Formats: sequence, C-alpha cells, structure tokens
Amino acid sequence: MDWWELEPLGAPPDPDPMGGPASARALLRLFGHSERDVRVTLYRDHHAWCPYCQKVWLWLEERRVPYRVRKVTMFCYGQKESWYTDLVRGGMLPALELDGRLITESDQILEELERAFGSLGPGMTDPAVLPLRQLERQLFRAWCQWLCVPSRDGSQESSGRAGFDRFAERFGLALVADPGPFLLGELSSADLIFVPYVERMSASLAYYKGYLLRERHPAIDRWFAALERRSTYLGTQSDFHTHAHDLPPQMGGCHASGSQEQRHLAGRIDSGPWPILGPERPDPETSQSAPEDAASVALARVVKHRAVLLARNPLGPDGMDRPLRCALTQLISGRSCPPPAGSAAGLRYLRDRISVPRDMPLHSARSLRSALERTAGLDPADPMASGEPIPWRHRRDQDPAPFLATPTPSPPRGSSR
Ligand SMILES: N[C@@H](CCC(=O)N[C@@H](CS)C(=O)NCC(=O)O)C(=O)O
Repeated sequence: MDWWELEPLGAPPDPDPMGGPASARALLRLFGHSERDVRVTLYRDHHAWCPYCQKVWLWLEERRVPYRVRKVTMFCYGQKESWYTDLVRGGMLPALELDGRLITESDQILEELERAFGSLGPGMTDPAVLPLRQLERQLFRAWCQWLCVPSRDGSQESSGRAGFDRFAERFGLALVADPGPFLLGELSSADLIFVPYVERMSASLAYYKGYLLRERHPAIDRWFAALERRSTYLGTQSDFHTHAHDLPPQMGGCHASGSQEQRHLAGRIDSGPWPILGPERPDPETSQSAPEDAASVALARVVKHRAVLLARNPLGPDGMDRPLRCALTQLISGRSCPPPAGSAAGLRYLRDRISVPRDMPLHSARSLRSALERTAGLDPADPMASGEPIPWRHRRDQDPAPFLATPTPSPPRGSSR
C-alpha cells in the first residue's frame, strides 16, 4: 500500500489529551480544570522511561492534579538540554515546580504534593507506609545484587536469586495483609512507590534470568492485574523489550544467567512471537488483551514520524520506504507483503527501537513488532538478517532530538513517499 492509502487507516488522535487516559505524549493535563488553575510543572524524560519520574507522574494522574510537562533528555539517550542543567544542577530527573518553587528528589516531591493537594490514601510519612518504603528499597537492592553483579560461578547466581525471592515473598505477604489487591486497601502512594521498579524487575528478570516474577508470586500478579485495569497505569506502562534494552546503560550492565529458559525467553522477548509464553500460559507481561485499535494506533504513530524513521534507518529513506510500507500493509490488513531483497536488517532495526510507552502502548508495539518481524522473514535474499545490535553502554540510537522537529506533512495522493 502507498502512504496515501495507509494514512487514513491510522487511529485518529486522542480527542481529549488534557483529560482523557494518561499518555506519554501529553504536555498539559487539566482534568476538567482551567489552565489558570495549573500550579504544577513536572520535568520528566522524553523517553518516559525514568522510574522516579513514573512514580510522580502516576501520583499526579491518580490524584487528578492539573499539571504541565516539560521533557528533558536523559544522558544515555543524547544531549541534556542546557536550560535544564541551568535549572537543576547535575540535570537529575524528576524535578517539579509547585507554585514557582522547584523541588527535586521524587520522595520529597510526593511529600510536598501531599501537603499542597492532600494525600492519595495514607501519606508518605504515615506509620503504615514507612516500613513499606523500606521494603521497596530492600527489594530494589536484592534485584540489583542479582541482576547487575556478575556471577563467576553458579552459586552466586543461585544466592542472588534466593536473596531476591526472599524480598519478593515479603512484598507478596504485604500485599495479602489487607483485603484487595493493593497494599493498604485502596491504591495509595505506597503502591506507587513500588510500581516503577517492580515493573522493571518483572521485565529484566524474565530477559536476563528466565525468572517469571508474576508466575512465581501470585499476589504480585494480582497487584499488576489490578493496576492494569487503571488507565492511569496503562498510560505509563512499558514492556519487557523496552526495559530489557534500556536498563543496561542505566544500571551499568545486566548479567544474563545463560540458562536454557533464559535464552529461550530472551529470544521470544526480542523476536516474538508474542505473547512470549504462547497462548496456553498466562501472559507474564500484561493481563490485558489487545484492544481493537492496537494496530491502527501503531500505524498512526509510524505514519506521523515516517520521515525521521526512514532517515535514521540503516537502509536510508530510499532503501527503507518500500519495506516499511510492506510491514505496515501486513500490520493493518494482515496481508503478507514480501519486501525487496536485502530489507530484513532494516526492518529488524526498527523492530528493536520501538519504545513503550514513549511511542505507543504495549499491544500496539507488539502488533508492529510482529508485522516487522513477519515481513523481514519474507526477505527473498536473507530472511534471517539481523538489525544493527542494540548498544548497551548508551542508547543514543534512541536520541529523541530528530523527532522533536516539525511533523511530517501529508503526502500528495498517488505519491509513494
Ligand atoms: N533519588 C533521586 C534519583 C533520581 C535519578 O536517579 N534520576 C535519574 C533517572 S532515573 C537521572 O536523572 N539521571 C540522569 C540522566 O540519566 O540524565 C529521586 O528519587 O528523584
């Protein structure tokens, strides 16, 4: 299909970006208030990846406090904006302006937000919340110890796993201590404190250790499933592929166990087919089935940014235009469309650089990755060719800068570009 045929099949833009479901692309959230009522500016990363930003972002969404967003580039993706380092020395994220006053440190930010707008359930300094905050840090340290410290022999690998399992078990017990899937009855700040890293644990341990957090800990699975019924969380939720490849530069490396199960799961996370455990077992990435518009949302996102996507692809705009249209034809119509010989590497390059939730939601990314992978497999010359490897010391291949320029204009009808 040509671009002019594809474009109208993309999902229409969100009719209510200021009050509808949370989105990584929204820059102003009003929740029915007027713009004059906005007292808060959240500084967070372009990539929608920073875990400490996710915590504050989720709190604002759950508490429905009107806010603006200003996005900043994290060091590993590109050049940090100088206006931001002028504002925050060192350039760390998140930061938040409340009535013109700048606050850094995510926990401090939440405490100040609670003072200004009221807490979300028991507050950050509530005696029931303080030990849970401590438990979150213990779980975090056990995870780092297992994932990021290289194991010279098998015993270190199994002690890392046992150490992590012990604290995951404690988190599971805390979850069942009160009725309902959340920590202290209704969803509260205590849950939001756990969300960012437990999401990253679930993804990274599947990829690097072959360990399925949700399958092993039913209370954690119930907690995730309850979060996944909230549009707030769904707007901020990433996926296994994104986390598996964004964590190494942030964590200083992630170490694979090398077990058969680990290699199998890593292969499925990278190349599909998805869901990674097949249709018979519960999906360890999400309890939500694909929405009807998953493919058309993905299509709309690619059409919007096609000029930059083509320019940044190793095949270049001329080499990648037709293969990309083939993959999008597969995505939106289900029809196989063999690409020109030699395009598999370019298609897989793009497959590996879809970032969730920055670019699109989890199921849209899955549909697009599947279409790219299936089309690459039809390359008549080399159907197994892989894309350029994903760097693990930095992710400057994901630099947001080129995407921040003006959007691609509509192609004239009949043109194939
Ligand atoms: N203790 C801080 C930690 C913040 C932090 O580590 N932020 C990271 C991102 S997750 C950062 O800004 N790193 C600089 C960069 O990557 O540009 C908090 O809770 O806010």
